[in-house]
Amino acid sequence: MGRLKIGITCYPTYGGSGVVGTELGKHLAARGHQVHFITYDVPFRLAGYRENIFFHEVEVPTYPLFLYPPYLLALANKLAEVARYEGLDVLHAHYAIPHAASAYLAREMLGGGRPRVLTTLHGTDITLVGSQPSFADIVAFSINRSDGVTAVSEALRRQTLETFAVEKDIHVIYNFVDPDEFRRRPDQALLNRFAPGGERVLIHVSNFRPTKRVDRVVEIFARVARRVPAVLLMVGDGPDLGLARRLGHEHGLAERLFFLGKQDQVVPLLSIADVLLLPSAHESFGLVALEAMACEVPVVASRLGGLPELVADGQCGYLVPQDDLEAMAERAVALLQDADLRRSMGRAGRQRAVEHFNAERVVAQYEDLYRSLVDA
Ligand code: GMT
Repeated sequence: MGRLKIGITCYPTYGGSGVVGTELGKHLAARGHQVHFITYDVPFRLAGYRENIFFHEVEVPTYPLFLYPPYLLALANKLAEVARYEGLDVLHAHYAIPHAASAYLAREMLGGGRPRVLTTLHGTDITLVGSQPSFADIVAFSINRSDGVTAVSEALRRQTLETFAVEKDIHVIYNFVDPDEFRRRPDQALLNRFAPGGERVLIHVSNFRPTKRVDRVVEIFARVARRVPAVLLMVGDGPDLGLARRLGHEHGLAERLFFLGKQDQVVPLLSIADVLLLPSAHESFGLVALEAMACEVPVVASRLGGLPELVADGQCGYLVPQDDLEAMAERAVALLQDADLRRSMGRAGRQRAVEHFNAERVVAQYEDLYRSLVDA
């Protein structure tokens, strides 16, 4: 079969699921498929004109009756419209809530079981959010009515089966990275800007939601900073940003903490980093850890969720029980004090990223799955 027409719906703002959906679309388009993004805003990593990529904006009318604008319906309507007029083969919903339900509705509106609906589960759509009683039944329903389902790690696949009565096979397709884009490109001027005295550089990148435990990031850094001259780059924004700032002040670390806000380009920052801290309370995969590994940054992270499938413990970083802040600090210090260890773990991380989580390899898995759904 030749080129496919694929509709992708995802969250267009910051967040791993939106990044995966967008990067997947870009790679598919580069392979000659026609890709239609259908969402409420242009995905943030989709800048500029690209051959084979189209964007369809979902508008949700306001009305005084609508305390909650019905996005699910407006999205379903738009998905059906685009699928009908563009002749889509597949609707790929990234993050079950509400995208999988909207895609299901769109397919039913059109009749005939086309386009095929593929749902990719990303994590909190199953764990923190999807398992809540307000959503659980519709999440299970949407999964069971999808034509295909993927999860971003074996851990998430297992958790989905434990949480919901799922009748579908769930394929594990990991997050991926483009190793040409994500590679270490050290910039001495940038390093001097943050670490003028030759301090070691730690980095944390997230959406600063409670599950990212930015309080732990600062607590770990406080322990590290007592032993090693170091600075911490905090990249991203979200509800717990203020908490992190306050803790930094309380520890007398304001001068050594840099809050950089949301950044489209993280490669320059990862390229001057010595260690990535990711002490999350949930992490179905941990895309940022993969991006760090591709940039030769050793990872110190919680041993939970999908992280053990990504970070080979003791080879490309360290996995530590999530509440053991002292152990995380010790691991970070060990790396910061030993340039050879850092270099060898960094290289091992890059090698692992290239071998197992390379965009070429993973996008081909999605492509094969699309083809099997279309042919069924
Ligand atoms: O981390 C977040 O809260 C954002 C969330 C999302 O859906 O945007 O990320 C989830 O999906 C990413 C891409 O598949 C995964 O790499 C993250 O591990 C996952 N986050 C959690 O499970 C908390």
